[in-house]
Amino acid sequence: LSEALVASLKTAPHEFSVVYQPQYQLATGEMAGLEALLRWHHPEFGAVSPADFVPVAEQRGHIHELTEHLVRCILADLPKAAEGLPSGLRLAINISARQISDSRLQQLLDVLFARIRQICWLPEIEITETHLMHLSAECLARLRDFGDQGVSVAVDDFGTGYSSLAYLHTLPVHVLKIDRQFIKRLGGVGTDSRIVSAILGIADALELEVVAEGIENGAQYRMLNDLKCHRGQGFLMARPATWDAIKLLFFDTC
Ligand code: G
Ligand code: G
Ligand code: MN
Ligand code: NA
Repeated sequence: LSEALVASLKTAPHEFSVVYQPQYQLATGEMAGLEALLRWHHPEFGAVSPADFVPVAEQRGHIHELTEHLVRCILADLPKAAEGLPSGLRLAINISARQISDSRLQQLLDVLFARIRQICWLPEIEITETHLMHLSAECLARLRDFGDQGVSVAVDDFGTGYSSLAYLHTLPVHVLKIDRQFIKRLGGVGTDSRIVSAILGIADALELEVVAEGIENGAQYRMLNDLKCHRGQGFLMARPATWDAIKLLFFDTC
């Protein structure tokens, strides 16, 4: 996989593309934003999950190239996207913690965020909880700069890492994304909402917004809405898709 990834990045960048998964305001059902997700389609291996190739790119020192490609794809998509969708949407991208201190990343994101603001959307970055807990003081300062520039910082896969409340309180973050595994426990046989309730309690105390990921059925949606979770994302509402598909979806619901 490692060799194929390096080769494709060098000679076949068109194999990499971006899809977007809408997020919704649970209380109103309105679209609140979108998460950009990388896809890699290899001619031989077929679709390779970013869960598999992103760590390889990190290890092989190619994560910057991948993010560069992601940003290039998003920039190409933005004019089209803005045409059919409302203003005020958040556009979230996943950032690998290893990149945060890279000045080349800073330049890329400056360009991307400026363009996102031009269409009156709001930039958001997602960093996994596990990585967030190990950031250097320098990286944390970078995150704080993002916040000062109006970029919201989301803690991805929240609940799977080891943040202490005391530490979380000092971090320059604005959003908690509850990991899918906790959403899975809602609404079926042996439903258990205690962890989700606890996370919502923490978020409330720290004045953070909450996004539930991996909502797959109506029971989960209703429970999360009853628990006053703000935003949600999942196959129930929409799978990750291209802009054209997302626009159709938007016009279907309004
Ligand atoms: O989209 P999917 O569920 O297959 O994504 C699997 C994992 O890959 C998720 O944890 C997601 O955050 C991560 N991922 C997807 N796109 C990107 C990206 O552009 N950059 C980084 N660093 N991670 C990504
Ligand atoms: O870790 P991260 O939040 O970045 O992961 C996003 C990934 O989760 C995307 O690759 C997307 O394909 C996947 N995903 C989104 N919604 C659902 C869902 O409802 N169920 C499952 N199983 N996966 C989902
Ligand atoms: Mn994410
Ligand atoms: Na996640």
